[in-house]
Amino acid sequence: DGIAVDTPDMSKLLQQYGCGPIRFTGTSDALYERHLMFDNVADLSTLGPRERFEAVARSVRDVLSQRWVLTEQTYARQNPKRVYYLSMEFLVGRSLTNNLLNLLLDPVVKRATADKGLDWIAVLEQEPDAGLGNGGLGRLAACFIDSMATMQLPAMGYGLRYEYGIFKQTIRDGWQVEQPDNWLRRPDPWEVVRPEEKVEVKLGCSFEVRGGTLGVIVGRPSSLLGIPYDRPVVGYGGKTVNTLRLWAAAAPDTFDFQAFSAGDFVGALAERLTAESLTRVLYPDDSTSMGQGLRFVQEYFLVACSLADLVRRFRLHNSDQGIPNWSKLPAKAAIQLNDTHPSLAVPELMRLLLDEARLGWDEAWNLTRQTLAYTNHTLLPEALEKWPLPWFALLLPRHLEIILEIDRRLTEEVQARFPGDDGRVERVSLIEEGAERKIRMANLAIVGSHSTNGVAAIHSDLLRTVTVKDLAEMFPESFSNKTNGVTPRRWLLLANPHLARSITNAIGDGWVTDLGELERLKPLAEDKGFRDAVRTAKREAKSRFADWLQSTSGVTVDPDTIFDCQIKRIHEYKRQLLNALRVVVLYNRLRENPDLEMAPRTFFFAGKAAPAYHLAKIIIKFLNNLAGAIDGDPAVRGRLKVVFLPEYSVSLAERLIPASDVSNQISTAGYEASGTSNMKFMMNGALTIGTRDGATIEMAEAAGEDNFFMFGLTAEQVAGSRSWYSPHWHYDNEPETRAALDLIFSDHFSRFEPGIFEPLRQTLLTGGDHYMHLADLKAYLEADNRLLELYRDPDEWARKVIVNVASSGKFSSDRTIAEYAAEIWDAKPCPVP
Ligand code: B1N
Repeated sequence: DGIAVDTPDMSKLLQQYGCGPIRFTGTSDALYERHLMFDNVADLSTLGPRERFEAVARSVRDVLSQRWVLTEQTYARQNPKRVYYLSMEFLVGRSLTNNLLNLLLDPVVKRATADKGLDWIAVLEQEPDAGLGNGGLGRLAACFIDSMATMQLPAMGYGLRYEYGIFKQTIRDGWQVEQPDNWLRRPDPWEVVRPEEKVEVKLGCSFEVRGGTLGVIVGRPSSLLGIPYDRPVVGYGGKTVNTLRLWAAAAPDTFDFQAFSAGDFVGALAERLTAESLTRVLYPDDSTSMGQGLRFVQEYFLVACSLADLVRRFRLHNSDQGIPNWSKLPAKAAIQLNDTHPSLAVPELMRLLLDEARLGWDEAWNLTRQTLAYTNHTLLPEALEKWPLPWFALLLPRHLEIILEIDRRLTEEVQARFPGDDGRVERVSLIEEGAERKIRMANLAIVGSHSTNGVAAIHSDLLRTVTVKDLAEMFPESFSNKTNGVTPRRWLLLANPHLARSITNAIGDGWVTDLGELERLKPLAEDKGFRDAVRTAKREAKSRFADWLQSTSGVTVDPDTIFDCQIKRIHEYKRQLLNALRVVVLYNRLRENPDLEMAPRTFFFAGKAAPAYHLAKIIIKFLNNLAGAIDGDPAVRGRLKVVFLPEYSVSLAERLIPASDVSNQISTAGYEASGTSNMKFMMNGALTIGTRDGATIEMAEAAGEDNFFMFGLTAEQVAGSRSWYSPHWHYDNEPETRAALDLIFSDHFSRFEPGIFEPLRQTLLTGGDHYMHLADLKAYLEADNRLLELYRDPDEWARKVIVNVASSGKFSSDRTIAEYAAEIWDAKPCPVP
């Protein structure tokens, strides 16, 4: 149902996908049956949904394979400037339906599976999410590669092939419990391993992993292999198929047997496990840096493998009689660093150009800076990476030498331009002095690249004028803003088929690759038929979600209540506690005044806490206890319900966002760099209640503030009131605030676990409320009242929903990528014939 785009004719598609030596006739290829039989070598009647999923996915991969090969052949022949997106995270989610959709084969396969009597939903459910990321940063990388392929840019993603992605979250007695995500237990049908393209990575010493920490063996240089695993990235329309190349670590075959294992054959083989453990697991921290040695080596491994690979490709296509023309590097490669995690690319590229290409310092430095560009994703001090200098000395001594020389020249330049300003020298330095000297990776990335960008207007401004002010004054032309976006293919066309269908019926399907087209929906806010269609689509998505929730977890929610959502990583700055306080206030109002008129609401929370972030885990426990207490209270039954959905993931977001009426974006102003789920909600017809932070500010500008529910302190007000702000004032002077906190502190939500929420008193009251929850609670409740007021008028609500959807065009990652391509990369499309 709800296919929202017209399918080009089948013979054209057969030609498009049969563009290599193997023709597709469309009649007797029997891809699926062959995979089912020959990949399993088993009695077909014994095969279950997992085998069927693999056979379908392998068939889809067969179909796209020749386009994939032709894409690379085209790039090799045309030798365009290539874009390399380096990221420690790619939060891809599932690929089957997304690939089918982008290949325009969705309707074909649905019909075929129906003919074969396949339970399509059961097959789809077999695919695990590729959870190779924590949250927004990793999902952004996934949206970007989708957009780059759709826009036919010659681009490649480079990342790590973690055996274990973001942990699985279960809830036991209200507490988060982490389980390993063994997503590769079954063979992954998408990846293609390319052992012949392995690269070698050298380290200044040997290392071993003991109990999760890194032990180093000084004076014994070692090496590792990086094995590439390629995944197809299908552009919309199926013309361009780019590559996401993920590196797995392995021990070299020559692995130190002579030097180390005198007689201990078995012990030496066991040592290989250490090498392979490097890419075992994703670090589950979002917006923090735990400073673990293993993470440091992971980051270097990504950088070393990816640069070796792209430099090899550069040499292949840009050499004259075997001599590479290094001066062409910036004209043939743009390397984007997704946060500082891959910022060792600065000294690594310098090392390659100095030691292997044998260039002089100045030339190497200019080429490095012109090739690299850096994106900053957070201003939180705890997220800014600083690696101990002694680690460099042990593992990467040559890189340390290079960093010290960059720093020496930088200091010279600062002294020449700002004589006598020692404070400035100290602040811009790549080295932080102290008991343990550290390398400031953000400074390294800024100095070593020609471009530094933030991810929303307010964030880029704060980055430039506050966080790295001195560096921005030194390199003003480097700094810019690139407001984030999300791919409308996955987040609207795929996730919300009913709304997508209504939109296409109204304005055609051009919006799928040109989201600005949605603007044409604006006049339809006054069209009753369209308002009804949008309302019906929302109701449809809500009951779909309610049915799914019921059948998978037994939890009942009423699709005729308002679905009010906050789904994101659990973090104090995102203020899930502010949302919880709002719920407690509403709960108190209803308990005090049972006749109060208030539209029935279901509050959804979902999100993971970093395993070592204790307060975030207490917040999860509180949300679960809040849900339980409200469920058990007959006074509010049917009027308020709180649901904490475990295991927030890309797949869960795809289900819940289309079903949402209200999107909560309530971070302390100045703390959320951009946010990206805010954009997904907007596109899917939810109204936003939020603070003036991140990209939410630009969303409200696009839709008009009267179509938004904005509240609370601005970033300037937050900064300006820090010195005198006291949460006690709000507790003493706002009766509802006080009653809500007293109810929590009275153990109303922890009757059988007295005192467990004492840490909430500490963070919200006695500890000074760093994130200013109490300062914004009253304004939040007022905005919430306005929202409920609007909800009483379904027509007005639908009008605002339509204006929001119509104004969301700017927040397509296609627009973001067009800006990166034009203003940072100077990259042009390279269409595949
Ligand atoms: O990056 C997203 C933004 O939309 C979010 O506002 C921002 O919070 C997020 C260390 C991070 N910033 N920093 C991280 C992730 C993992 C890690 O180990 C930091 N994530 C963000 C996309 O721009």
